[in-house]
Amino acid sequence: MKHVVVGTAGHIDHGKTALVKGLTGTDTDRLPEEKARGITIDLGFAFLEEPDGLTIEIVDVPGHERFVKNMLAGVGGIDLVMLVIAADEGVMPQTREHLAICSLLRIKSGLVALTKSDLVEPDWIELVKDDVASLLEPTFLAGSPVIPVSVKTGEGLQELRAALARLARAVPARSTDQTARLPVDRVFTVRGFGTVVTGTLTAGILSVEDRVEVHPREVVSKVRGLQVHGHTIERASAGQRTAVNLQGVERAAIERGDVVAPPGALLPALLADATLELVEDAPRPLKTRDRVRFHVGTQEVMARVLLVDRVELEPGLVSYGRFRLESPIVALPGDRFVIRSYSPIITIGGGTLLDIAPPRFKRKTPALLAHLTLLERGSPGQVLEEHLKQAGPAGARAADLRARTPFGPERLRELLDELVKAGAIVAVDREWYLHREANDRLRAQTVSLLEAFHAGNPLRAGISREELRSRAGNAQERVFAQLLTSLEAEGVVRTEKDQVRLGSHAIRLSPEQQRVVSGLDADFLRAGAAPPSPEEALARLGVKGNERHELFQLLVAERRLVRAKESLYFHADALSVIQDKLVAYLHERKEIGPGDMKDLLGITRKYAIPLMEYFDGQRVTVRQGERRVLRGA
Ligand SMILES: Nc1nc2c(ncn2[C@@H]2O[C@H](COP(=O)(O)OP(=O)(O)OP(=O)(O)O)[C@@H](O)[C@H]2O)c(=O)[nH]1
Ligand SMILES: [Mg+2]
Repeated sequence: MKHVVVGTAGHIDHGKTALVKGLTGTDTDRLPEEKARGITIDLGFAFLEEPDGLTIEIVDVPGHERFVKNMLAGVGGIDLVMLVIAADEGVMPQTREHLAICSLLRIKSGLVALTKSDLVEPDWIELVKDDVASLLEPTFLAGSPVIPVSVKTGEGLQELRAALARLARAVPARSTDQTARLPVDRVFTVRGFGTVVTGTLTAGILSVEDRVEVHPREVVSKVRGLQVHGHTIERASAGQRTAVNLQGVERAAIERGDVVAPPGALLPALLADATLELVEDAPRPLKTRDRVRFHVGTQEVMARVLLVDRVELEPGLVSYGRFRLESPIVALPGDRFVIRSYSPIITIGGGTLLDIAPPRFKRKTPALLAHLTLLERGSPGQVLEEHLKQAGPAGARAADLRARTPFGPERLRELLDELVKAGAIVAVDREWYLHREANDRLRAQTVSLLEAFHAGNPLRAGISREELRSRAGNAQERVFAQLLTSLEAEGVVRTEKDQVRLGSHAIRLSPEQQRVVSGLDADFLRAGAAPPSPEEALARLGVKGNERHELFQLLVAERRLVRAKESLYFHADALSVIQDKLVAYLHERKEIGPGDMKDLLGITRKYAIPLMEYFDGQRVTVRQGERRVLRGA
């Protein structure tokens, strides 16, 4: 089963809608105003089914110059164009404009229907054919079939249908392994069902019960039902004109231009980089800061153009542009867009989106030009690598890369795996990637920060992990964690609790320093439950200083000395002896007061109270008034 979408195009009143009706039997002019005025205002839809399973979906567009905006929403998702030219009138302004739009959107092929053939003589037809041939000559339709038809006499209808089917069979199938995307072209409510949106499913597959998001509105919903040509189906695939019944979403919450896709699959963009071409008959050059109407998918937003490598873009030329969008667009790189001038409203150009989350760059620099050229011409792997290079030390989430590239989730995984294998990028984990250069830079910076720290603090075992991370340019948390893990696996660093040091770092004491450290250690051990103050202990060893002295702190860092409160420290071994005595006492007597504590350890209140509080803090005891009992007893 193949679905190919054909769009009509052409000047007002040239017979597009009549021809669609002649081919399919469907009158696509539904609105009362359309009936009254005899013109098409908004998009209409019909289809043809060929016996071999081919379905030709037809989008009928308005020809009136005031409704080109609607025409653009209709042709955004088409595969083929059926350019309609009335034989009696020939080529007219919207014939040219619609053809230019189809060229800008890179529609690949199509044909021309020379309508109202019953109104002219055969040799007139030949003259018009010559005209049309020279119109098509420089375009993608050069050499395409030009078929005279009349809905009055039926002439040419069979031939036209056969030619459409032939072209449709040659259209390559759309990829279903990419992210499902449905740019909304209509929204309405159906009694008993609620909100329904329609559009051409540009890529991927949509199934009943799928969770979806209406981008960029951040409305999350579920597919309650799907229809194609009025038939209820379970699964819609790329290329199908699809009606989606959304669960629990207000009609007013959605507009034409929104995109239905999996939750989080797309990113709204207010800035976009793109290739940019100005059509040859644009009335004047395009300048930086010009305000334009930007059309992508079924969306239209206002935007300002920033030219990248020049002050003005002349008609007929191609360059790069950055667009500042006045409201967010939802699109993927690779999507084509069209721009129309603000006033008068005419089609002036278009291009291909290259990036919907562009990095900061100085404009008009060779580096920016090189970057954009790579995004335009590079292989998928090179494009991904470039995004990660620009992401710098923060790296990028796989989910964000997915919304910034057109590869689809599976192909993206493959490409990332290939780049990891080639050593171009580093996988922080399955969800986060970092460019190799950024990784190496962060690694070198971290190691040299550690070297500098050890040189400045030879008696400190290591630096706190948080401090190191903040000194390393406030490295991204996941990236930094992964870096430390790999540095540790290589034996370059050691981490203990929240301390990080170089594997090669060891505290080396001079004989004099060693004498003080051993002296302090012995003094506190000997003093047991009644230790000296840090000043006293240091003074006894002939050293002036307090607890902040680096040798004293060395014993604290090694947890040989433990602070009970303020500047009262106990030796760790002494504390464990005291704890044993206390626990034994409590097993026997169930509770202990400050007086008992003094007697038990032969100490004064000055030590007894802090010790009791210390064991409360260690969750050995629980306080009950002035007395303590064993925790859990
Ligand atoms: N004699 C004759 N008249 C035709 C033929 N096709 C269309 N017409 C007439 O041309 C007029 C315009 O036809 P439409 O089909 O509405 O034209 P359109 O291109 O859809 O117009 P817009 O959608 O407004 O751009 C109508 O009055 C049709 O009856 C034809 O083959 N022969
Ligand atoms: Mg019409």
